[in-house]
Order: sequence, then C-alpha cells, then structure tokens
Amino acid sequence: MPKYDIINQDEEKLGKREKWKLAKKRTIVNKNSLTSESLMRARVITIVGKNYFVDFGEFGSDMGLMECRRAGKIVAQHSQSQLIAVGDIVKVEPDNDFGEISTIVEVEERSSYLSRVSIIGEKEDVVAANADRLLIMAAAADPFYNKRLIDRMIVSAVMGGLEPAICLNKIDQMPLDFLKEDLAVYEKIGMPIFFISAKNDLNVQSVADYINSGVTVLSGPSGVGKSSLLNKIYQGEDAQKILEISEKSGKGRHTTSSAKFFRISENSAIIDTPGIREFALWNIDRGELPTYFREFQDFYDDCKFIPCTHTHEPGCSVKNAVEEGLIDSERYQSYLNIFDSLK
Ligand SMILES: Nc1nc2c(ncn2[C@@H]2O[C@H](COP(=O)(O)OP(=O)(O)OP(=O)(O)O)[C@@H](O)[C@H]2O)c(=O)[nH]1
Ligand SMILES: [Mg+2]
Ligand SMILES: [Zn+2]
Repeated sequence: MPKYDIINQDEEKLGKREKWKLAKKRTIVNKNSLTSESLMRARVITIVGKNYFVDFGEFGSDMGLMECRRAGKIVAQHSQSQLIAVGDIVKVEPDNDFGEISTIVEVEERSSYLSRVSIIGEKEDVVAANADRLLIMAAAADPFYNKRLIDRMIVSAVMGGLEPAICLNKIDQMPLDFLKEDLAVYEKIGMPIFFISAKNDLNVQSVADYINSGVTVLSGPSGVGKSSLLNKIYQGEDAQKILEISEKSGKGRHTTSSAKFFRISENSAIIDTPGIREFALWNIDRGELPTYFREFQDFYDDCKFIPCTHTHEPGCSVKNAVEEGLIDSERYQSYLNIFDSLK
C-alpha cells in the first residue's frame, strides 16, 4: 500500500503559517492515487457553498450530475490552498455515511489554474482549474473597458498556464474604428482579440470557432456579456439544469453567482464566471513580473544593470523602448501599477 499524504481539512481554525505549511505538504509524491474500486472520476461543474456539483459524463458514466460534499480528509495532487475549484477533476466515493450525499475524496493534479486574491482576506481564490485559455471579456460600454484590469488578467493567465485572448463585446455601443485603434496594442503583441456584439450576433461565430477545442474560461467585470456570449454559443439541454443549481436568488438581474462549467462538445467546454470588480494578483514575485509582459522580452536583456526592475534604473532598455514608442506606454503603466502593488 503506497503512502499518501492525507490532510485533515479543519483549515478554518488554522493560522496563516500553519495553512502555508499545509499547502506545501499537499504536493503528493505518489500519483497512483487511492485505487479503491468504488471511486469514480468526475468534473466539478459548479460549487454552491459546501455543495459541489460534479458531472461524470466525460468519464464514461451515465450518472449525469451529482451533488457532493467534501470528505473530512482529502487527497490533493496540487499544492494550492483552495482544494477544490470549478474545472477540477475529482474522485468521488458515491453514497457513504452522509446518506444520499456522495463525497469527494481526491482532487487530481491541475494542468492550469486561474488564481487571484479573494475578496475576503488574503487568500488564494482559484477561479477555475484545468482550462486551456482565458477569454478576457470586456465591453465598449456599460461598463467601459479598463486596460489596467485587462493587463492584470493577462499576467494572471500566463502565470497559471492559460493562453490569454480578449473579447470586446457591445461594439454596437461605440464606433468600431475607435475601439480597434485604442486596443491595437494587443494585436501588436500577438494576442487574439475579437470585437463582437453578443446581443446583435456580430462576429460571435469567429469567437465560437476560436474556442471550439479545449476549455475556455470567460472572465471579466459584471455586465460585460459573458453569459450572453455563452448563451449564443451554447443552448444545450444541460445549460438550464446547471443554471438552475445556483441562480435561484434571481432578483430580475441575471448576474452569475458562481463559476459554471458547460460542456459544449466532446472536446470543448466553457467556464462562465461571476463578474469581477478587481483582480489582485496572487503569489507573484516582482522579479518575475517583466517576463509576463511578452513585449518586454525583446529588451530587458540589454538593461545596464542586472537585475533591473525597469522602474528607475539608468540605462534601462525597457524604459528606453517606451520612450521610443517601441513599447506601448499604457502597457508600461500597467507594469508599474502591478509592480507597486507587489510589496
Ligand atoms: N448593447 C449591448 N448589450 C449587450 C450585449 N451583449 C450583452 N448585453 C447586455 O449586457 C447585460 C449584461 O449581460 P450578461 O451576459 O448578463 O453579463 P455578464 O458578464 O454575464 O454579467 P455577470 O454575470 O454579472 O458577471 C445584459 O443586459 C445584456 O442584454 C451587446 O452586444 N450589446
Ligand atoms: Mg453572467
Ligand atoms: Zn530595465
């Protein structure tokens, strides 16, 4: 019997330091996991409070959706403090001591993650796990896009192993040539960018084609049209069922309250997420920040001082490139803002 690092999950009572120690311990060496016959693999599709909704479909079972709880002791093959996130692949022990409720006993390794600092306190909030790309959603109006936020989200995507892309919605609200010019820098640095109107069905197909394989996370401020885009692309039967799980509160507005995983086809899925107000970066080192600004890479090896923070040093190639217009000054401003926020 292989040894497992099984962690007791009474975490709420722990101090910061102990939590950190726990997180470190959670990297499991043996990857063969618990080989109990009864365990079933499933995908976490949404989380509401302490209830985890999982889907067995993609792992060859016809059990459909199931509501689970987290076992008191759980094995995690990743080292992040948030044990279970939407998109995780888990092992479920069906029907046990809880009666009707099944339990999640293991979380598989994450191939990628989108993390930020949670709104409540200094904790890591894993918005989604195991996705291939982040489609950063923004709008031409109500609310007007914020480039500083877009740049933060790009950094976070790259850190977590996701391919970033931008989708600017509501192009019916603003002259298109203004929008294209104002956001031209993203195309210049090689990022896919789509200008669409979900409501009026403009260019929605080009986005659908772009995300037609792999798992795509939709993230951005509230009201930019994430759910509207999802609804245009996907009208599957499960959609309604999944929506009913957690949108019961409904006060007229259709605002999304928890992340939800929608399988679009055999090889593609979309994770719709709740609107964000801000996006504070989690666990990033000042020294590695420049590597997440891909257009800086052509310059920073030529800085006079190594290491160079590219903020005040004389002979800084990055700063020179900004002055010569080779690096976009607003992108550089985003860099400085993030640099300042990392103390
Ligand atoms: N003018 C215009 N309005 C749109 C467009 N797409 C969506 N909307 C409207 O924008 C509002 C918000 O859309 P949602 O899809 O709910 O936005 P969301 O990003 O999912 O918002 P949260 O779930 O709160 O994060 C709705 O009233 C939509 O009808 C568009 O292309 N043009
Ligand atoms: Mg929504
Ligand atoms: Zn420099």
